[in-house]
Amino acid sequence: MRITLSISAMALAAAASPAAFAADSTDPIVIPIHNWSSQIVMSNVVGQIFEAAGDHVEYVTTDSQAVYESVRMGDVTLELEVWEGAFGKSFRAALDKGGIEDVATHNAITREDWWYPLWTKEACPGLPDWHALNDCAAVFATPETGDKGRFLAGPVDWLKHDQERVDALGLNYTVVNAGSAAALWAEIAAAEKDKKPIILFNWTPNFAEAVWPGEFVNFPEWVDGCDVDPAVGPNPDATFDCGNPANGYLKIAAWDGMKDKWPAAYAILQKVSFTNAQIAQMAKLVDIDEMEPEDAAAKWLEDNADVWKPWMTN
Ligand code: TMO
Repeated sequence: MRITLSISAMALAAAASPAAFAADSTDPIVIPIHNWSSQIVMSNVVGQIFEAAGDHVEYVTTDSQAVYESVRMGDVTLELEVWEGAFGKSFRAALDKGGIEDVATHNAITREDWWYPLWTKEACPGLPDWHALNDCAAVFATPETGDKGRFLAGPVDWLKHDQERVDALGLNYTVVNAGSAAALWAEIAAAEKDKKPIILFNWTPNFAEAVWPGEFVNFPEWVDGCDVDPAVGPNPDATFDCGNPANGYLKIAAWDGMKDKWPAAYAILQKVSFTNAQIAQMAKLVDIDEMEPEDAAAKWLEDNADVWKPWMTN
């Protein structure tokens, strides 16, 4: 059966055709929301698609590392943005324990790492090679960090491993965690005024790349196991002596009970896939256009019907 007409037609068809949309539970599908914009908008986008298919949806604000345990237990139903760099370790650990499923991989390449806006290179021309970092430590020093450089990290729940990286590679830097994603953007904007050098955590896809051209620091290349096996990476005695993956995945995970409890929604979820440009656009609607996530999602769906309507087809 093919349903492409409109949201109301789809809802009607769902009600009228129990064979096609057999047995989705009327319990809400629980979608976790984290603290960066693309994930929040994407969660609303997919939630609104489920609603168009006749399902009930509930959103819960959740820690972005602990969520893998919550999915495994079925307390939340799925996770739409499993970033390899930040969450690969938690995701792999949950997969090993069981109860969580690797449902799909977005058609996107992700990177999350130490980053600087291009004007920074004037003060530290050896970048993006990580070896330049110690020579430039004074350039990035702040009153808070003394003669060490400051690395402005994201909120603590994203990446707990910057300090391990600093220790493993002997970097003369102090890791300072920002309280929110918005704090990162505010620091870049403030530095931009007098082209002050700044080094901080950033990622792609993100709206920021369209606003501030910049580069990631090239750390020793990521090798599988760098996060768990000291022997992997240049420092034989330390884990996290590698950069995050430069060609990271972005996956979708689900509780392994989802396919039985909400089979129609699960069938849709298996088809969900967004590109870098689509994900950056979702973030932009909130971070630049200042829309509420729910409205941003509705606008994104309206502007991109050709992308998601085919996912509704049985
Ligand atoms: C998980 N994140 C996109 C914030 O790096």
